[in-house]
Amino acid sequence: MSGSGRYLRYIVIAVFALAVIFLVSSSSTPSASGLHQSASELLKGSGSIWKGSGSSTPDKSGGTSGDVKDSELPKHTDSFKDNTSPNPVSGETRLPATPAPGERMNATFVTLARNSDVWDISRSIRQVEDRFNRKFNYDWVFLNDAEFDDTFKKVTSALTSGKTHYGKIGKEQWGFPEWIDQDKAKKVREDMHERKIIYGDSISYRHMCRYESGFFFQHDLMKNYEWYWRVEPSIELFCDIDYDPFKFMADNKKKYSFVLSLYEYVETIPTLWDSVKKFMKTHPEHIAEDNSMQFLSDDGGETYNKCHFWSNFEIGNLNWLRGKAYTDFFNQLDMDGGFFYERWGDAPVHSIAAGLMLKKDEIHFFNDIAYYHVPFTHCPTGQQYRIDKKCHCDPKDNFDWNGYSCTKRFYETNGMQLPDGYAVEQ
Ligand SMILES: Nc1nc2c(ncn2[C@@H]2O[C@H](COP(=O)(O)OP(=O)(O)O)[C@@H](O)[C@H]2O)c(=O)[nH]1
Ligand SMILES: [Mg+2]
Repeated sequence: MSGSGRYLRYIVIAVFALAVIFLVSSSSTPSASGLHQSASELLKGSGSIWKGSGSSTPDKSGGTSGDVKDSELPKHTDSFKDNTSPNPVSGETRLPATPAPGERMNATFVTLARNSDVWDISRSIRQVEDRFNRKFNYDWVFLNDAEFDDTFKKVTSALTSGKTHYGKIGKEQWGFPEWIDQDKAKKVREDMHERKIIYGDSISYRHMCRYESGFFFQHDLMKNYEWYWRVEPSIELFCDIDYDPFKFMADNKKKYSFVLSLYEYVETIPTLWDSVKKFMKTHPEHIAEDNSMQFLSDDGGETYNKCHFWSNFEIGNLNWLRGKAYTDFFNQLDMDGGFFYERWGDAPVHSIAAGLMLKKDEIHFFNDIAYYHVPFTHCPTGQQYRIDKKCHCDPKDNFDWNGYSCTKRFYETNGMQLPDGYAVEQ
């Protein structure tokens, strides 16, 4: 027999022996401690099962980070330098990722929160992951005016399927600017307290509204992303989201989106529209020709009708917010001082900016994203849709066709047909 024939025989015998050993070992019953060990090994991320073997986005790095989900995403994390805390558990206890095929956008969830919000934001994250992100594995950026504590980081990073980043907000973006008259601002708060205006006496709420209006998209952790999806504590998602809304926005040239709209409390924004009119005069070049003035005003721009998109949910384009038009707009409002001399909310600020500086068709209403933030629900109109998407909201709670909602006005502004089912569900 030739040398190569002998080698072939050795290889066949070796393969046979290995197969026998494998069959014997896999049929034997593991001891309790053996079971325990393999479970803990899985949790440690050392087992390939946890890292998504068989998934369509295997970990190309070969590392043991457990971050299966970012392997096909743009590598934007490299440039994070400031305020980034490493993932405290290295992805070890995260939800198993079951990624949907297809490309990903350069996008992230973003949440502003306090450490005390940990359990309320956890409920939100769990729903966002269950209904959408466990299939898409987008990152999550958490921002806070204080340092996030270990509990916040551990709990939230365990619940998310994408990478998590935790950032602290600088003092200059969460404090009184030097041109604000502190005494005047204090008197306003006392007066609003007397008049029982919601959050009227709160300093931190004002910093929050100013931060969400003008700064969150400038944070170092946000700079490398193009798209954001804002999530607040204690929200709910009621239907499956089987497609990628970020990609939808990009593919359809949308810049801003909403699910609920309503009228703002006039007491919080008495002079906001004066500021806006001043801006329109000084910066006519920023006003879009085919804008949504009809959504914002009933008299061609003379007065504001208080309609706004509710900004606790937003999917939007960060480059638009970082661009010259929005920057000029925010700076003008900020100089006028209404975040402190009144109580301007980020919702009317974003909405007016989108309504005036974007083209009508750049704003999208996500009828199919079923959502709750106390006290309002958006439950999609159309029974068949709710069945198909496994929705668990009561259509009777839907706010869209209520007299205090501005959503019908959005349809009219855009010449859109009301959704199927409107006639019976309004
Ligand atoms: N870090 C931090 N986050 C805040 C503060 N106040 C509010 N937030 C966050 O800002 C968002 C809006 O606040 P929220 O209390 O939900 O206001 P509401 O929805 O208008 O009633 C939420 O994501 C909060 O977690 C604060 O003082 N510090
Ligand atoms: Mg809220």
